[in-house]
Amino acid sequence: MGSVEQLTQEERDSWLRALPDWSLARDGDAIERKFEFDDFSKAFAFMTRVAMIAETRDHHPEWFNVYNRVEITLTTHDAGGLSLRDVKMARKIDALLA
Ligand code: HBI
Repeated sequence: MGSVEQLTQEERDSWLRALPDWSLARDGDAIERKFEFDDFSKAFAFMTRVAMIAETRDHHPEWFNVYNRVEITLTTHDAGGLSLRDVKMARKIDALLA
């Protein structure tokens, strides 16, 4: 993939306003969101759909799952911080819940 630019502070703040369910993490180098589902099966089905998006976009989450809880952190390793790829991925993940 081509070089990936980190978001500026201004871009980061602006995009975060568009992603109200996500929070800044790792001193601004990542965004995170926590999810809770009815049961493990629904949580894992969600993770499977996120995994397909990650593969399609070649952009992979850092995540944690225990039973019905999923925690997702997005950061761009290639940029050493937050990039537009993370924002777009977060919007795609949010769309799964709509
Ligand atoms: N996923 N979150 C994240 N960050 C990356 O920089 C990244 C990735 N998935 C694949 C990927 N980069 C490829 O472009 C290679 O750099 C591994």
